Amino acid sequence: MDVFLHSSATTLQALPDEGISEVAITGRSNVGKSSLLNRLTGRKKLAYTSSVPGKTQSFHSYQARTVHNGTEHLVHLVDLPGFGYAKFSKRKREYISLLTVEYVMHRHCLKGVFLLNDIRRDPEEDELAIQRLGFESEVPVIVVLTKADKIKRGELKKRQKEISKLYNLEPEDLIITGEKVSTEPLWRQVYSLTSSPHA
Ligand SMILES: Nc1nc2c(ncn2[C@@H]2O[C@H](COP(=O)(O)OP(=O)(O)OP(=O)(O)O)[C@@H](O)[C@H]2O)c(=O)[nH]1
Ligand SMILES: [Mg+2]
Repeated sequence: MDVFLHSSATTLQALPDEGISEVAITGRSNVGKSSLLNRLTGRKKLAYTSSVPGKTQSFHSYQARTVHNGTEHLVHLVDLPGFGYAKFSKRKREYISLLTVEYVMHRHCLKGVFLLNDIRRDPEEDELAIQRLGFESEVPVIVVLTKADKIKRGELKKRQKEISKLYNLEPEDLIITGEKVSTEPLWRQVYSLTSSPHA
């Protein structure tokens, strides 16, 4: 896979032209968005990660070129700033939320959103609001459970079921990820989202 940081934007106007389909990665601060991006692209240090929340503060678009079913496939994977970080000022938090909402509502080349949810935590109002926003904006929102390596293997299915109920989804709608977990199901989603007739 060929991948590089295409652009960074702190306003919606600064986002790249809408020519290439996008899949965005959103979720609470520290949930593992940048780490997932690295795992998806097989590059350890492409997106900056940090044990301190609030690391990613702009929209980073990574252009990935892959070969899928024998044809070249281009997609922008967009790492979004995390929401809900208490140490950010109220103003900053509101700005990040507003940007995310506007982006999901108005970005035509946005084909889907991965909404990351720590497998150890139940979704809160922020997560459910993004799910609703996607529904209202007709942008598919796929819930991705992160840090699966942090709980016992035997608990995975139980958490998947519990969390799916809170999103009003079926357990198998939720994708599980974590260290040493294959990203194949995520890539399958990326291809299905960006190869649809509407893409
Ligand atoms: N055990 C485990 N730790 C993870 C996983 N994904 C991320 N982490 C850790 O969680 C912390 C936050 O990861 P990031 O990828 O920076 O999180 P982020 O969602 O991009 O955070 P912001 O940019 O602050 O919104 C880092 O210490 C990561 O190493 C995972 O799957 N398993
Ligand atoms: Mg980040």
